[in-house]
Amino acid sequence: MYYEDTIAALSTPYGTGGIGVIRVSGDMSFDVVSKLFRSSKSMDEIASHTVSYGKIFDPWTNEVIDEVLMLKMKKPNTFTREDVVEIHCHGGIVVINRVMELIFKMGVRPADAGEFTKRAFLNGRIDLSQAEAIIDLINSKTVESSKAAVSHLEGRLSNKLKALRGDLVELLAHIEVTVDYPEHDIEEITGEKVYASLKQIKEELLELARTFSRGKLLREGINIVIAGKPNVGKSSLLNQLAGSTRAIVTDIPGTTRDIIEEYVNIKGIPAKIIDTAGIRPTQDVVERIGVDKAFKAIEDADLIIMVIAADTGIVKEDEEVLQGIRGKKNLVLINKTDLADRSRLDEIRKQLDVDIILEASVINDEGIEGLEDKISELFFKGDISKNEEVLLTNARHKSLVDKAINAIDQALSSFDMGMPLDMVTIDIKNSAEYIGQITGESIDDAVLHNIFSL
Ligand SMILES: Nc1nc2c(ncn2[C@@H]2O[C@H](COP(=O)(O)OP(=O)(O)OP(=O)(O)O)[C@@H](O)[C@H]2O)c(=O)[nH]1
Ligand SMILES: [Mg+2]
Repeated sequence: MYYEDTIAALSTPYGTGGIGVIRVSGDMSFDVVSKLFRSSKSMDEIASHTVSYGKIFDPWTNEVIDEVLMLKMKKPNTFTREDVVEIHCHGGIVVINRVMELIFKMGVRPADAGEFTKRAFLNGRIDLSQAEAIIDLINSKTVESSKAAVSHLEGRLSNKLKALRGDLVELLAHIEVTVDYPEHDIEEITGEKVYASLKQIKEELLELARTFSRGKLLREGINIVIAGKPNVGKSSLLNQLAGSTRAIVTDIPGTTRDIIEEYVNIKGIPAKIIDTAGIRPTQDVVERIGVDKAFKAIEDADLIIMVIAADTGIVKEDEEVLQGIRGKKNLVLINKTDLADRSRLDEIRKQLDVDIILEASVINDEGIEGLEDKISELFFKGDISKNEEVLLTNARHKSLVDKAINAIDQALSSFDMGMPLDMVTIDIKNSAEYIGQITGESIDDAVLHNIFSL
């Protein structure tokens, strides 16, 4: 039996859908989950291959995190032939992330891409052709989801990294020649060349590292908050973007009382759209709480879409919202253009002191496309799936890129201190090694890796 540590991963696509399935596999699975999962029966009492309802809580704080369904499966009749637990979470990405963090905190390791399938293969559960078929299936599913854009970009990322690593390896070769044939002239020329090349590679790595914050947005989704005074069409906009009647829409001001969240895909970018209660002064206790929540949501937003209505124009309540979104990434959407003529719209535009003003008639599905274009343009240049830019989206990758940069810095300072050329090779090797860990080139059984990395 092939033995490994316990691993866990989210096995449903990231950023889409309300339910996420976290899969844990390995000897520690039952033990770890039993410490986080509370239900009418204890983990020991729960029969294998049955589903149990319960709650996930943080054992450090005792706080309940989510209501879940837990599926316990004892080996060997499981996908990996190890003890497996599946946790079906209901609370969206933030909650799923918290549950995963707890699992990792207890010593479970994040699974590499394709690792569950790899274990199934190594434990003789499936043969290689089946393993490859599963990976193909997973790949084809991913293509349809918003993750397509991400994996597309990741393909380019590995090309970029392979090229940079190739440059480092080439430098090492140059140095080796110089060291093996220590002829003074050559050393000096090579030394300068190595120094210049290292600086160049470092620049490119730094540029890559800088893309991480945007890459993270792409992976985790943008938080977009729709805010504005009551009855301007905020909930209508959420429904239109989501393509469903997620939120209640009526002509009564103050319809939405609570935060409503929906995950949507905007031009390939996963986004969490948050509809909020209409902002106005109110004596109603429930509505007041809703308004407070709206302001809180504005604080946490990556982007605020402030909706105003063309028929009423800008009134006192709008001023308050405009005040609240100041200094944050925002755009103003003038809705209900069907109720106003051009000169009225231009008049409203003149009164607004914001960078981006768009127009829409949400009820007629006009202006939505333009809004989506603007959003994707704000976060990325153009359509993300056509974007040529290489983005770093993964925290592990980011930390390895940082390490590679540090190693190059070491090499450069050795140069500055006048160290001989062969003294810097270790740092260059380290840098190449870190980059190789991202692409998998540093992993010995390259064949297996090729098959199992998705
Ligand atoms: N004429 C017109 N009416 C619209 C448009 N968009 C929304 N409405 C109407 O405006 C009214 C209010 O829409 P909602 O989406 O509920 O507005 P809201 O901003 O969410 O309102 P609160 O939840 O009360 O803050 C409804 O009757 C909608 O049908 C539009 O483009 N044109
Ligand atoms: Mg509403």
